[in-house]
Amino acid sequence: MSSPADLDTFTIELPSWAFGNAGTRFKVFATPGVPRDPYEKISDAAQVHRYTGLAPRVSLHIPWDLVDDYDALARHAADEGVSIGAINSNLFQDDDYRLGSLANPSKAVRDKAIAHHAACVDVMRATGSTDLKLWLPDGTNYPGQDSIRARQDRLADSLQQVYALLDPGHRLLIEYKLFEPSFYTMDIPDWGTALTHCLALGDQANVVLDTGHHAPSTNIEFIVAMLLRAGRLGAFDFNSRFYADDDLMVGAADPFQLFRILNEIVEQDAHLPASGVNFMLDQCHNIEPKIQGQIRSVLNVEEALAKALLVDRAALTAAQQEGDVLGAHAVVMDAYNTDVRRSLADRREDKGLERDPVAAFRASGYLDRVSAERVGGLQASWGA
Ligand code: LRH
Ligand code: MN
Ligand code: MN
Repeated sequence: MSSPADLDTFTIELPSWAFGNAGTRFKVFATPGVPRDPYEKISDAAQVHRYTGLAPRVSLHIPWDLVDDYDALARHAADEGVSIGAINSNLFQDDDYRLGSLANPSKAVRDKAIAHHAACVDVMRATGSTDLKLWLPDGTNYPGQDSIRARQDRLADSLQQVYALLDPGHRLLIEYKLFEPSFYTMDIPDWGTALTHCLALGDQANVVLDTGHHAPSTNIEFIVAMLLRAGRLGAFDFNSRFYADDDLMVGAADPFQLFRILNEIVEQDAHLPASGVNFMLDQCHNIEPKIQGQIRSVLNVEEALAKALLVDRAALTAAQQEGDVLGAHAVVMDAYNTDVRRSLADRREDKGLERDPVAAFRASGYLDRVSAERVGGLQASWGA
């Protein structure tokens, strides 16, 4: 039975790339104090954990987060009170990948993409990470450009080779996306395709659900329920979107959708660590301050989970059994409409944290200090 105390074991993983300068393809705005290297990204992420108590891991993206010594990076993370989370491979920024990576018609290019995953697995071994996260940007732009079927066959073969690289405690997390950068077909466009590949690979392969990667009006909580039922929901990439893959702060566009997703999570006890679901953020902060943006996002997820934990499951089941449509709906809405902000602040205080993490971070002077120290900070991800 779920309870509000379950918040004590819930954690959220932060993306290293949220701390660098990001933008659209029109402009990347530079922000004072942004990190100059992966060490500083981890230090910034640790600030989010320090004020929320909820974000003890940082995902890395390779080669954005390339360093000489990953043992040293992991030690730095530990010194800052966090650890290294998922290792994301990058298959979308190399000239050789014009026609795709793991599904490329050329065996030499596919081999190169597979070798990149071997390097990522080495990073996992050095950092203690257990999740290899693979988002496949492959696809085609025009009907006839390549065979849809042949691309799937090549992909299945490549994925098998990537899977074979894993150690026993490792997982391969496969992320799907409806469109972009390819506009006619993506080779892993949806959860059905991702799940089909995972099932063929084995128990260590799971699906990643990025909330921004669906067609408008897709019922995401339904997908969550189905993947949990299949035992294959490996992780979330949380963010919000108004139009496409906007990578805005989670809970900003549609807090009710976030609640509905977490309601399905709680219904199947997937918020508990034993479920293995890794709740990650995948966001870019283009115009807002980055560390505060991450703090806000973590709090938004916490708030939605707190509300989902308030759903009276016994009353809900009873109403469902009786066919009491409006009664069942009211149980869910009562939880959603409860203002949990004060009780979450009380909870924070009980745990020795500041009641208002955003205000506390702002007052800490951290940003002024790093802005003075760090000159020429890194441009992250999309502006690169
Ligand atoms: C692709 C994506 C994927 C990448 C990240 C930077 O759109 O969601 O997760 O690794 O963005
Ligand atoms: Mn993503
Ligand atoms: Mn995305």
